Amino acid sequence: MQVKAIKTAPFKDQKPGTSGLRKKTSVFKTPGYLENFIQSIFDCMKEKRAIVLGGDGRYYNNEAIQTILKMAAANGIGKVLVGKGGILSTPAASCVIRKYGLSGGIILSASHNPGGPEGDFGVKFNIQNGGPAPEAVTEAIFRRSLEITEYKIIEGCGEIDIGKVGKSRLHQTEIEIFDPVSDYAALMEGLFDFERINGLLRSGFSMRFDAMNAVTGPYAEEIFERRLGAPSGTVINGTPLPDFGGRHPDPNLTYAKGLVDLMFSPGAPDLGAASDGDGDRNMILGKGIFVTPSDSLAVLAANADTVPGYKDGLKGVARSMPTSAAVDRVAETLHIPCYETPTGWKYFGNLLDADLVTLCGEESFGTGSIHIREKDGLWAVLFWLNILATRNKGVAEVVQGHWRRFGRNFYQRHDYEDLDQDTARLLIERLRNALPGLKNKVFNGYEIEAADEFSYEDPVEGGLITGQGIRIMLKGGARIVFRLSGTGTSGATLRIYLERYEKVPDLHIQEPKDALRGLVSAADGIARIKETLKRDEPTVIT
Ligand code: VG1
Ligand code: CO
Repeated sequence: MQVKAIKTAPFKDQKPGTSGLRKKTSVFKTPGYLENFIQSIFDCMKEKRAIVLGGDGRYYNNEAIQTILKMAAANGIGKVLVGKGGILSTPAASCVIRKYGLSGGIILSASHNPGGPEGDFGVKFNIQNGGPAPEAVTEAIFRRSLEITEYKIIEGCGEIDIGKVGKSRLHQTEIEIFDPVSDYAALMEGLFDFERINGLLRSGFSMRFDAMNAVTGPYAEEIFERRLGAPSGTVINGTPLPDFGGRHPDPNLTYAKGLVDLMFSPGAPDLGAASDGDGDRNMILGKGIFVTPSDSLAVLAANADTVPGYKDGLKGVARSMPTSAAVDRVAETLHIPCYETPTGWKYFGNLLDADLVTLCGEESFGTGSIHIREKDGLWAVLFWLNILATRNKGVAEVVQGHWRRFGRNFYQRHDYEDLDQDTARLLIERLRNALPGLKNKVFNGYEIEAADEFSYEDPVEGGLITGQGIRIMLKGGARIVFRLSGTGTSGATLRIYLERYEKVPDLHIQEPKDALRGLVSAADGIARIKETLKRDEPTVIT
């Protein structure tokens, strides 16, 4: 067994996006590609005491873990904790980094992107606080990847067994294979009223959790079925599969259609939920109702007093810019600050570290809190269960009551996927150029009150982050946002976020598509979407 320095040449495209580096699996399998990126991470780590390593179980997970372990040992990392079987959800990784004071973590996942040889693979690097590496760190890693000339790896050591809990050594590095579920489950038990939720689940309340054959299966089975006593079969698609059973592990109305159909059928359970590839997203449904992630965040904030972990109140809340303003109204009522950040969880880290906010969330099915530094799918489901158990109400009743109290923010996101990159960029560029002249213009009856390109100054670190989406604010409180996705691996994805506030309770019962129809036409008028993209409909509406 010896440390070898292997000569390599930079790949020019290792710039991390909204959340880590995501590429086609075939790209990651190119000799040197994974190695270069991992070496760039190690080169940028100031402290190399101990890291956690694992992934969402997708195709290439275990091969990548073998490579990374050999590289970690060659790079003098003191200790590597590896989730048994290579399994580790993103929130569990964050939990473990914080609990054991590690130097960071590497999570192998392309989150909600499909997996398999034809699918996507990804690498995320988290820092000491348990959160995604902030912009300054990902930039440094990218710069390093452009000048790399060699990577270090142990050769001649054979396969490392990651299938059994236990400790071993590789060169000077301690390797500990640990149960990826127990620390996370213990954290959840400390936050929520498990006794009360157990009572609810034994009182005839029924739920269905779709793990989408991704990472949360083992976590959900342990927490819902074993610790909370839900009947077996509550968790469906609970086995992590390398190709997610051929599905898109994205919990939304399109890709979790089976669950959605069940929740809108006559025999629907009381609660339906799902999470994504790496377990940080959540979708919440009640009998005949889909809760938008923006509304979900607002409901959690308004009912946080029912949950033991948050009973002392919230310091503040934060949402990403395209997320609806539903939570802003709750913050106003609670007299707490509400921060608006760019898209991506990395921007919440400083606010949480500085204790400025307790809850945060994104419209893209992400909700989380100060308990870790990632969004957390199962945490959100437990939060809902805790609310339902305490309030003794159904999902629809809670949501409709919320609208009556705060008004309703009708909300939709329209995604146009797999676009030609130049065409998508051109559309945004044209909007940017049109910004100065948009004020007071009227599109389909909507008058533009203000329009800009969102930028953000981190209140803790300072530093301006620019180019974070085109915002069109309309008279009467409606809003349209245009931005390009930073997580795709082929072509471009245009996201259009539509929102309209409605105070009048009698009008809350409309379908979002009806309530937003006029706004959709206005968006098309402003950006000439159909004409430019030559598409009649979005690929996905959530
Ligand atoms: C998307 C979402 C964003 C989320 C990111 C990572 O990014 O819009 O809100 O933080 O995915 O989530 P983009 O740039 O494609 O819009 V995950 O669960 O994929 O780590
Ligand atoms: Co995810």
